[in-house]
Amino acid sequence: MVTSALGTYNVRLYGPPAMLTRQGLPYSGKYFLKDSEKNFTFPVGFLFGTASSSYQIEGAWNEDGKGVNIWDELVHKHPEYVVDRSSGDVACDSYHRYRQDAQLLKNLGVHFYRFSISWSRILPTGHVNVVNQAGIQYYNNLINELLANGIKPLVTIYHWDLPQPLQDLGGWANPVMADYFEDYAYLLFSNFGDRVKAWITFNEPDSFTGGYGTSGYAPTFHAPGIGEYLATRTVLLSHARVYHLYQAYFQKLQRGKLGITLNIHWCEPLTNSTEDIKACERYQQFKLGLFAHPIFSYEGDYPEIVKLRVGQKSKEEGFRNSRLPPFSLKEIDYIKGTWDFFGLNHYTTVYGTSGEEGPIPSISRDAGVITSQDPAWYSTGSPWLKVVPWGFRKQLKWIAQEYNNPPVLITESGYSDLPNEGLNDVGRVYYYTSYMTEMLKAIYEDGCNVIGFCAWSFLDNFEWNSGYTEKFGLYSVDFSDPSRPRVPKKSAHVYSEIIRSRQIPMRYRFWREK
Ligand code: GBE
Repeated sequence: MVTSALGTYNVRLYGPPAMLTRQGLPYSGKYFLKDSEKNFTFPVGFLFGTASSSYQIEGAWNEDGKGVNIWDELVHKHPEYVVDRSSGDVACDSYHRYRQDAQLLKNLGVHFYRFSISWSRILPTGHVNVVNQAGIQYYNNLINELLANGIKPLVTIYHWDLPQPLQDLGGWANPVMADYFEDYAYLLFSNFGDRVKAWITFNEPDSFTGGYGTSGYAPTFHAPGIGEYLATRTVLLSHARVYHLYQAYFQKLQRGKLGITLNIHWCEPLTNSTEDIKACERYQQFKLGLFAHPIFSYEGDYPEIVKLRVGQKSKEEGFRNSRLPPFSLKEIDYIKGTWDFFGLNHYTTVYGTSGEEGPIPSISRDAGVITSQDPAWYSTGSPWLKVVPWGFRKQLKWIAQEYNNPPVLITESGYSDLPNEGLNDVGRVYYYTSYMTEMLKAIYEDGCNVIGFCAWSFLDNFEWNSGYTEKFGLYSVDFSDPSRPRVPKKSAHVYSEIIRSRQIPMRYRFWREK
């Protein structure tokens, strides 16, 4: 039995007694393990999982009373937004195949499964006036099936699929959304909180608030430099509302943990000039700090550099006020400290240099950093994703230093198959073993408080604008077969071996880095 920031888990104990791994005092390994083993063994209580999200795997987009969400709307009205003109209408069909999914997760040996709840499946209008019992039933079944197989649910409340009727009111750009998000969360805690002990309010606000600026994500609302900041503000207040709601009404009885998942690439200065070093610091503050500073820092509020730059640029551009609307002192206080753990999605690294590109106005110009990647870095099936293990360690260290070493749960990290990699996905095996090796260095050598690792993704699935052309799964799925057969890739076997042995296997310790 092991208790960590995610709750209490039954995991096999290897290595030193739990008292040596008290939070904030990571086990150095030196007293119990041979030197050669030290950096390749996971600390006691370290948790493993794998992740998915509702729109990307469930399918059943219009079954049993589900309402329409912004991704249904986007793919149906604008098929050209998705490279293969596909949709999540059927996806992995997990709505009908959750029993098999739970069995596969059990085979994998994961301690927890991270999935998200489809708001429209539970509340077809987006509001609590209509509760779809079939939706509640589906998630009850899934949760019960997981628990029966010894797997803890880690639930993301919002992974990008906003009910369309709420988008019609302006979506996250409209502050009223905080009320509706609180109503929705209240329903989830009341229905599932007796069994779900770990919650994530939002997945990657930096990504989905991009849908209010220049990114191709739903709702593809084009207000660069303005829309993202309006959405950001509402998302932060909504997160805080739900944290306080849980503390006030549910914590005493349900005793769960609640956090948020933020995403960030490591940004390595292109040269060692002061300008490039500062540019990379701005990259961190505009992409991670924008969300993390208000919640995790001692002072709260947006980072100083962000407030300063957006304020200055807005003025130069002829706006009367900053495009980043300020928080009141009361709001700063209300948002500050609303976390039990820090969820981190980390995939890759970029080089950063000082400079401005993109539309006027835009977040990109506000940040003033131009990014690139090294052609020598190992490629994947996604243009943005290069395999750079050392960047992961640097990113973890940055977070530990910036936010006073909070418990960090890696809620996503992963690799997309190269063309024709098939079931023998050695690229993914290299990705996971090398990233985890760097993570262990962050834990043992830098003292970072990393509590668990979650592989993205459980299954090949609908990869947003890339449709089914980018495959992140440990299991492959045949999307041309109506029964959507799932087959483990080599990486699934290796991941399973890692979980069971709690070590990086000997044969994967000596990869040569580029
Ligand atoms: C996460 O996002 C998501 O949480 C998950 O749903 C997704 O499936 C997974 O990662 C894999 O992508 O023109 O190629 O440069 C890049 C990861 C867009 C962060 C992709 C936006 C990575 C942020 C567009 N990026 N994403 S381009």
